[in-house]
Amino acid sequence: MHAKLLAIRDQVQARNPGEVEFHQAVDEVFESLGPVMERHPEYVEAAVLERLCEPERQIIFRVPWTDDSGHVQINRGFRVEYNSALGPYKGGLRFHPSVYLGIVKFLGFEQIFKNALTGMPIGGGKGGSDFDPRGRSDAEVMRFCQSFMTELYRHIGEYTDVPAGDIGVGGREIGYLFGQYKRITNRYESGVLTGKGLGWGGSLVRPEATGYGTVLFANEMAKTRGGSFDGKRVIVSGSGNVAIYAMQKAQQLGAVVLACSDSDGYVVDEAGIDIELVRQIKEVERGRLKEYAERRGSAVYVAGGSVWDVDAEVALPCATQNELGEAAAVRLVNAGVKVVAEGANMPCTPEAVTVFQKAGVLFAPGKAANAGGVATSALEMQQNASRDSWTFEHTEQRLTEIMVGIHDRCAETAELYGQPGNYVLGANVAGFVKVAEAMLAQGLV
Ligand code: NDP
Ligand code: 2IT
Repeated sequence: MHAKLLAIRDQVQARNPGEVEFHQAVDEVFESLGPVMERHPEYVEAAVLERLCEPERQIIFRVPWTDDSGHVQINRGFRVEYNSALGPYKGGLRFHPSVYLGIVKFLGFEQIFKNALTGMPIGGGKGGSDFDPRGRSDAEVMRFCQSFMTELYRHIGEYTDVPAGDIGVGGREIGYLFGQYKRITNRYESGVLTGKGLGWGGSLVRPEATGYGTVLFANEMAKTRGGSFDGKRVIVSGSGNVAIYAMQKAQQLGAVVLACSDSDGYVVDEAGIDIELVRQIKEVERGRLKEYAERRGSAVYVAGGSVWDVDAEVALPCATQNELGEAAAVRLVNAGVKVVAEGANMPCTPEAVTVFQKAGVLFAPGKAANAGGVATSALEMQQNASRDSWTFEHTEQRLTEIMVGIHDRCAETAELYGQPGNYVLGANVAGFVKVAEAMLAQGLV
């Protein structure tokens, strides 16, 4: 790492002790920025990186609520408003027991560059809670969301900060959050949250956007070597929002999707994953993937195993951070994997990424490959601002153009910096330069 960057990195680690995922995300970006610091001494002069690493605002709050048996429960809520150089803070909310400040900061930091890459006017932010929705009734989830919003509402707004979904936060949660925001503020402010229901300000294609976008990005990478998804064996981790629609788009492009997973295990279905069945079990019934194999004869369930043990040409990690390590990467390379695109945020460890890059695998980092979700959130904001709603075809066309644009920007930047095909470098540098230029223009704030 460049000496100047190393010094800033050390300072970040010292000031944010124990936040290992945040340190990892900062390291990953800094590894790419050496040549940028050489070319742009004005960024060093203006302390752009030191400022970028320090969130503009970090909010931590108590979320008290009552469970169905009348017991008081206390969770912790977070919103990190990271960087507003390009637009209002924008990024999802994650409800998962593993959430703490370091996770929210890693996600918010990534979001700055991802949002910049989309070319849309959105800054970076992230939030969430250590609340575990698993096994909770609708009424409990509603009471939790209402309590969460009773504090959050004062910090957000369509020109200030626009949350959306992430792990554990989907259409149901956004509905309860929006309802409480509207009640407290007495404003029907559609643009304050994205991922809303279709009948009340949501956008077509937003549910599909992250998964679709990931596959569209991977397809663009494959095309640079004359490849495609047609007839390819694909494996996907997770079986949530991103995974489901990544599988659907891969199938639309002619691929055979063999396997997907949840945090308990994975299923292999040689007949190709029946996506409607996964959606029914996971999204509608809120059940476990184990039930998929119980209902489908062609499928086998492997409890506790790793989905990366299945052979495939394309691997799409769509579950969570650090879910694909060095050993799994080596195994995938030996099994002939050609394309890896991160649908999740930071799912591959740095060691795994190195294995893929050394083996010449086409590798797309999440901040580029999964940007279709937030980009379509920005399209939802556009529709809300103009009180309009677009067709599925038009919105998907916009998403496709955005993903092709991100791909090309990353590829061109990698080439400009003498590392053709290095999408990690391309994404980090292109995203960073866009934010850095805006920060320089806006002075020391
Ligand atoms: P969901 O909550 O819909 O699904 C998450 C999936 O990942 C579930 O199958 C879940 O399994 C699995 N999972 C979650 N945590 C773990 C864990 N610790 N270990 C193993 N498996 C786990 O979330 P999304 O699909 O929305 O998000 C998935 C990833 O994509 C996240 O990294 C998120 O940040 C990222 N992302 C999401 C976007 C969006 O628009 N939703 C946009 C861009 C990125 P189980 O059911 O067992 O918990
Ligand atoms: O990680 C992400 O980009 C998201 N969870 C989506 C954020 C958004 O504002 O749509």
